[in-house]
Amino acid sequence: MTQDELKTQVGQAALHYVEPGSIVGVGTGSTVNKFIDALATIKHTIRGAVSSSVASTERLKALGIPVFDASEVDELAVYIDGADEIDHAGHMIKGGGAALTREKIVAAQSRKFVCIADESKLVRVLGQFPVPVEVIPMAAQRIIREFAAMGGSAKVRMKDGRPLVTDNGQHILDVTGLKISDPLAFETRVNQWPGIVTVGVFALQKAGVCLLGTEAGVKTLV
Ligand code: ABF
Repeated sequence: MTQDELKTQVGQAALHYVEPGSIVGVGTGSTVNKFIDALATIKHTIRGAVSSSVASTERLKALGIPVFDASEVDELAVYIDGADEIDHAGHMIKGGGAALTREKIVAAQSRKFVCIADESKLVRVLGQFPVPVEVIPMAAQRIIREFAAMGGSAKVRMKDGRPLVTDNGQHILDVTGLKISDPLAFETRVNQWPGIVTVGVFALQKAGVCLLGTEAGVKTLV
């Protein structure tokens, strides 16, 4: 099976967690795009979606699924999103698509986080994938030095020769060289540095369920 087929498989399997009549939290990325396509086939059974990015909002609307602003909705039953890495306890690295802040907001608003991923994303210890961190630009150099003191190497993410600007008008650092054996402690510590908007380690908002696409079919973890 190709990686694309594994993503299609988990995208479809996630429909099982969508409650009829509800507003669904929808994340970002190529795996979530498969979920959005699957969601369109049952769109008459849901009220709509809250989305974590401009890109997902556009895809949902193009398929005729109403999109609500996060501030219009109190609580979501479920948030379905991908990950760049996930460990066996449901801690994740997210933000490869630069949408981590909105992803964390919608995840915090949801009772259950269902992570959908192909098996290449499952790791024993987080940190192989560079940790994305959204920062206020004026704090970037100081935060780079903080990560260096932890043994990490942080670089400003670039696009077309300039720092990438997020949906929130901020910059992204990608941090390599970290081995995150205690994701909750790491997230809590980095969250406190001035100028951090969001750190792409999701331990406080970890996955309650992980649907993992494998050659042997969809495995349910956590
Ligand atoms: C989002 O999309 C991100 O948090 C993560 O960076 C990425 C995963 O993308 P894909 O499904 O394309 O691998 O969920």
